[in-house]
Amino acid sequence: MNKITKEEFDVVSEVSEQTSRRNFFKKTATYSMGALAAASVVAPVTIDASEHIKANPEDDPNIMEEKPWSLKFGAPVTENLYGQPSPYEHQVTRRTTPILSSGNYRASIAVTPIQDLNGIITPNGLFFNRNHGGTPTIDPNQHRLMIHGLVEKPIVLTMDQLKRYPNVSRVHFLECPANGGPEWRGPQFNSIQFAKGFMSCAEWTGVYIKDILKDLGLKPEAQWMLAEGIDNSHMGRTIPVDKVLDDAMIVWGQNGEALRPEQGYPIRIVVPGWEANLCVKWLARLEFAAEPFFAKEETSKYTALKHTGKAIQHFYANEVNSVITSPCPEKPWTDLKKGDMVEIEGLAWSGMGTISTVDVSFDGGKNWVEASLKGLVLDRAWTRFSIMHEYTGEPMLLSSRASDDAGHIQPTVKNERAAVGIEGVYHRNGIHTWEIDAKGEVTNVQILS
Ligand SMILES: Nc1nc2c(c(=O)[nH]1)N[C@H]1C(S)=C(S)[C@@H](COP(=O)(O)O)O[C@H]1N2
Ligand SMILES: [Mo]
Repeated sequence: MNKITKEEFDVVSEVSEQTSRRNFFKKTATYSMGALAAASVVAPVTIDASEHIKANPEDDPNIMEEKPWSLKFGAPVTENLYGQPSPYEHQVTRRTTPILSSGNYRASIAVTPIQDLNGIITPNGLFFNRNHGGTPTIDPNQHRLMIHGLVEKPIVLTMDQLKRYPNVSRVHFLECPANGGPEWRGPQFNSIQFAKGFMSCAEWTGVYIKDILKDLGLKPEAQWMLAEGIDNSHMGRTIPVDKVLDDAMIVWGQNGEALRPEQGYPIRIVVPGWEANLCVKWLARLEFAAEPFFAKEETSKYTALKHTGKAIQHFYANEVNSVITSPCPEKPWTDLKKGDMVEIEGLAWSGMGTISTVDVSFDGGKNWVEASLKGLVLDRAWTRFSIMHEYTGEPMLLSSRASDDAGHIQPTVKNERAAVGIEGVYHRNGIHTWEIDAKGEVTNVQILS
């Protein structure tokens, strides 16, 4: 697999002075760990504030001086009627690279800056984006949803008619099954954004498909549902009817506003916890049938070739997974001094349930300490974890390992390879590790035992 070059990265990304100083694509490494070593230390959770306290406010002119922004009027409200982030946050963007894209960026991936997010919600402008034929601009007044096949009463709905169904709002992550996929043979990107950013988490508003089906009369032979988009790729996937009748939704709302064009405006499906590829955007058609449709995206793609030469097909749920978001290559510990208290944070998620625990290892997986789960802990949603740590200045191998309430736990990379093979890019959830050197620089590594 190609490694991205620094030049390619710079061409396609507006990287800030701050981020471009670091080389995201420097050497990465794989490790083989030996026998068990000494236990790691559970850090205390308080911070000594005394070193931040200044004896005299005049020591810091920033608290004493009037600034230009307090001496003149600010911008009128009319200048920014649809709000934008502060210009000082301009480096927080999705990013892309030629190796994740067609030549013209239409069959393309733009990854979420998970290192810069707070909490569990991805702002709409930063939501991960994967398109197979570009982003269409659809006039909702001309858009229709047809539901047909093995139903008693097929229908065609306008968007206004669809929105008359009772709506629900649910927080769920969407993860491309290829998230982390470029790492299948070893670390490829020295960047959390590129290594793990094929995912985002939003509050979705729409209608359960089962609620619409109550009126339509699903025939008993109906075992599969094709969902098809009206974008240039006409992407189609088939979903087992049991899942459709459980919790699949047609959504038009994303974090309180209409879906963004990139996310499928005016409507897409959300199949909670299952691979985002099933969450067909620009949705135009649902067709019920007795057999799967074997669409392109479930035959040539989104299958996993095993050592035996056979491929796994129709595997849908995203496995339990986690990654430490701070520190990471984009957020190193280079400013820390020995003895500083620092919060290690990360995201955990599972397409099979709710996150129940996350453990952190400081020695590459020999010993584990339980982290705390922060804020909302929701079913098939991103879950934030954290652990306070007293920085020692010693090099370390920092890993996280999540488990969910359905009884799954993240495997080692070795066990992951045994489960899904080594040839495929899909459904990789092996324990992820950052190497931190004595300077506090962070490198993407893999531990193979
Ligand atoms: N119609 C249509 N639906 C689609 C796609 C597409 O190209 N066309 N891409 C799929 C893939 S591979 C993924 S991972 C998700 C990405 O959703 P997002 O762009 O909202 O993150 O949408 C899926 N739905
Ligand atoms: Mo995808």
